[in-house]
Amino acid sequence: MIFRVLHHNQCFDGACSAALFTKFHASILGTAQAYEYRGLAHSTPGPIPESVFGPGENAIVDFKYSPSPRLTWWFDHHQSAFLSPEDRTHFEAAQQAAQRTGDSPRQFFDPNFISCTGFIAACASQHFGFDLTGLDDLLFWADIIDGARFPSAKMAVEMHEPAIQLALVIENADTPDLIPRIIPHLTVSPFAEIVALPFVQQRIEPLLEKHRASIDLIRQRAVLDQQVIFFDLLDRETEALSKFIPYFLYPEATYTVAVTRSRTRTKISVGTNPWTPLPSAHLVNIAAICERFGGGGHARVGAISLGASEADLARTNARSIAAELRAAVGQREAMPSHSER
Ligand SMILES: [Mn+2]
Repeated sequence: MIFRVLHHNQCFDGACSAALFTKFHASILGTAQAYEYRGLAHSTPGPIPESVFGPGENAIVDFKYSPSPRLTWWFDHHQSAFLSPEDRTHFEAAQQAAQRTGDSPRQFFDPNFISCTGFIAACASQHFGFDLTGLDDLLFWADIIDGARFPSAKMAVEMHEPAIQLALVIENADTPDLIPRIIPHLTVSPFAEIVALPFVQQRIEPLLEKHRASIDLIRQRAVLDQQVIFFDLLDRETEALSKFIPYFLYPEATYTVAVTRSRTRTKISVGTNPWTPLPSAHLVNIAAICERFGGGGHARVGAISLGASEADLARTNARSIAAELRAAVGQREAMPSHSER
């Protein structure tokens, strides 16, 4: 039987999850002759089509639930794992059925885990006695990268660490065979050896070169005023920029407002410095601001998407948001606890 592992595509945690699941399944179950890998992308909305499942057994890791009878194993930690209440009910019914018969569950969900790799490790050792020896580095970096828990902006932006370079290659994979080629190495070799493999190594330098060009561009454009970084790149199309670059350039900043465009849309990105020493009670709720301008997000980061032809509106709104954040910074600094310093 060829076992198909479906994983979150172009995602470091998705690839590490697929690798860890394979090691677990091969050592504890041992029922597959071989494993094959397919990436799943969020850009395809709605239920996972039946056509992606293989004729043998199937697992989904680090990606949304599917009620398909072809799915046996499932692990996810995304808040948005269930497309509908019916999907959640379907999942819970299977859990209860396993409990009644005393079988070990094969489908697992917990949004409290930082990485899906860490979640698979916990479930595999707890329910199946799987031995995690030798997996420390894989688990450590899956949490750092998927949880964006880098100890510093410098580490996140300079990308000297092999695991960060490998994540860059995986996030920018442009052929369907690349990630399946990397996965089997992840539980076997240290990251430094994986990035030295010629088929990986040849992709790193061009990506780092683009990344360095983004740093230079943001360095030229970004302006820091009252702890708010603002930059406007509407004069060109930009690909995904590392959201940590502004804080690498201006570690003392609290917020960033950026306005960028791709071929199909204009985007305002609003963020909070992940390394700010300020307590969260002193920080502005970014989601609330973005919602007022037709966007959304989380307490610390958010975005507003506009049409490709709405550059002027995007620029005006981005400037209003930056002004609002500066006013909030000014107000906070005027509070007695700050002026007494
Ligand atoms: Mn993940």
